Amino acid sequence: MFTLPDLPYAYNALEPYIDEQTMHIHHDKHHAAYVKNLNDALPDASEPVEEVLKKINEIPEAIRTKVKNNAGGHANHSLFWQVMSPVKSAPSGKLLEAMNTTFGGVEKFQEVFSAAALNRFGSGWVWLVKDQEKLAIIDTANQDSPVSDGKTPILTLDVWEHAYYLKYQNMRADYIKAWWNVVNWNEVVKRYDMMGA
Ligand code: MN3
Repeated sequence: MFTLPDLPYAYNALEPYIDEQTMHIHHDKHHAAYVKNLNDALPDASEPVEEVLKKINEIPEAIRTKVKNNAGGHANHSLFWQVMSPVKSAPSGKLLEAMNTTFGGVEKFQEVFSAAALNRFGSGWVWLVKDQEKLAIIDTANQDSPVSDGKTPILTLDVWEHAYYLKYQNMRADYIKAWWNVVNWNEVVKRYDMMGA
């Protein structure tokens, strides 16, 4: 049984960057639907959703697409809520060192990540992942999860239109730019350190 996690802050906490109505619809309708559909597909599951995603190719073919889309939708949104916060923070410690080495600094990292988010065609996600001990920026289509490819996500941005259309309409670039104001770097640092890097 998979359950919808509560937001770790109030629905209006990310205003003015992400509006309260979007957060309600996004969490209470979209994320809730992924959880419901995942439970419909795997009513007896007892493992964490990440374990399902790691073994997605072992899921019976008849339900694999439904499980992939909805397990991804559940896991991706669960991470997304965690890596945002109304409290300002900045990259630090070993993560900051790795970002400097890999991307040439935080600003350069943000440029590359933002470009990936802008250029992701259609619905999908942009990620900062740990892949083979290295940091990498990747993007995925639909609700596909990097976990299914053996990568560990530590930051993600939802660029489905449902994530921003009410406030930003077709202006995805404005949404991306605003989103940097609510990134919970303390959580990203924590996730990076948990990987033993
Ligand atoms: Mn979404």
